[in-house]
Amino acid sequence: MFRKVLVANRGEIALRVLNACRELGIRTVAVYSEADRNSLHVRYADEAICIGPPRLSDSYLNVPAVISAAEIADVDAIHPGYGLLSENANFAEVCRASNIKFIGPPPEITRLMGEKEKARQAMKKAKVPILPGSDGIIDTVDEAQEWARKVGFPVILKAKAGGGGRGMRIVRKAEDLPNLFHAAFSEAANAFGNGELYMEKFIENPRHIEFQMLADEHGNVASLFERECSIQRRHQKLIEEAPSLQVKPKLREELGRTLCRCLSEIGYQNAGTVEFLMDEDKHLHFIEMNTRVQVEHPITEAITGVDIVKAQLRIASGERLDAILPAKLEVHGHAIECRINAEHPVKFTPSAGKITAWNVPGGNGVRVDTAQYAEGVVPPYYDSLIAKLVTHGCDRAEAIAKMERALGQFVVQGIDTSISMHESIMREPDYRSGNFDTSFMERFLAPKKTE
Ligand code: MV4
Repeated sequence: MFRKVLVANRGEIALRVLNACRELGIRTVAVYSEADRNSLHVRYADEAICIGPPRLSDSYLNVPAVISAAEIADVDAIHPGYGLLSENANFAEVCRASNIKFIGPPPEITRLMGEKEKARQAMKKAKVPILPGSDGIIDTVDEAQEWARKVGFPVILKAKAGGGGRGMRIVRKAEDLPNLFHAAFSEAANAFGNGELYMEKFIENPRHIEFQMLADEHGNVASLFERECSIQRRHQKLIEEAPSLQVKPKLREELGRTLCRCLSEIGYQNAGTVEFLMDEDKHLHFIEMNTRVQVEHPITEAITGVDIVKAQLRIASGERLDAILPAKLEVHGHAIECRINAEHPVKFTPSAGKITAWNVPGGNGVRVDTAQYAEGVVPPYYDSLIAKLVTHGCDRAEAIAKMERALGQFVVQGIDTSISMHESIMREPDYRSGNFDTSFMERFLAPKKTE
């Protein structure tokens, strides 16, 4: 096992990784920006190194600063958490060149999955179901028209370098294609420095379902089942749950097995998440793969009993999956995560400032991952997630009841939070019945009609 690990992140995920290291007997190094001097990750780590001014590009995203800290502290490995440098193949390459283990897949795999069209072809080759669409990059409008005729409208143009919905255009009829092709291309070229596009059949109001995978460095792969992530707004997830009500045991098992074989063939390593869209016939179609630990990993931990971050550390130190996982993985009960953001519950405007009152719920089946505390400050420079409230019940109804109870006990004063929004979602009949897809929030936020 590693002797010393640097955590290249902040907030709740930095604490999550520091705690896992502590429990495994690994020494820890935190890095922090000038805005995070008083942050808990600085206090929880054995050592802490300031890596620059508040702005992300000057600190947490500054590769030379992070690598220098790792060399000065003489660490064996770096855990990137999520976001920031976690899916940066160049960073993983610099780690390799500096003889520091990057806790995640090798840079070649991160690069493959970052090129969405290549990832799509790799999945197709391994018999993972993908949507009808283009074989590779589309260079011209004429070529796009040809594929669209073949696939049938509506289609969606996506950026090869895409993510977060940028460089995407839905095309409903042939005459709209030229304008939308050029719009998607220039948006992608501006956002990613690469405008290349591919095409897929467009699925109207899909559900977003993802599979949590773990792969060791000896070719063994396991599926930790799926999460339902359809409650989102503008590509920001708000509520996730595991398992999905829509995925029946047979589909869970068969797709899980297919994904294990696929990731083994590709040579995948460490934790990863394979994203799917579910159509109205409840068929799942691959869209992309994330090569990091995800924000919502705790719901999978709740239903499987597997500590995913410890598994990441143990895999990266060379351990085999059969030594890390129970003999048989099973779904135990139901878990829900509400992301508590420092933002207005209706307008979604970010809210920074000092937390003047703070009470965190607890008790059986309630987990709160947070780096905030009473009298602490939410700086304006970073993402708005301040806590993850996770409940685990014997079934979905119990998980919801615990969530309603815990949300009612969660007190945050001094800044706006999304707690009250979550309370009203929990009361929605369509949420309670599980009758929702990715369009749920649009309907939830639309002005309410009165009879
Ligand atoms: C799609 C789609 C419908 N059909 N692809 C949005 C972000 C990117 N990761 C993939 N996205 C979508 N791809 C096809 N062929 C609809 C979306 C989409 C979406 C996907 C997951 C969760 C929320 C979403 C919200 C709007 C659109």
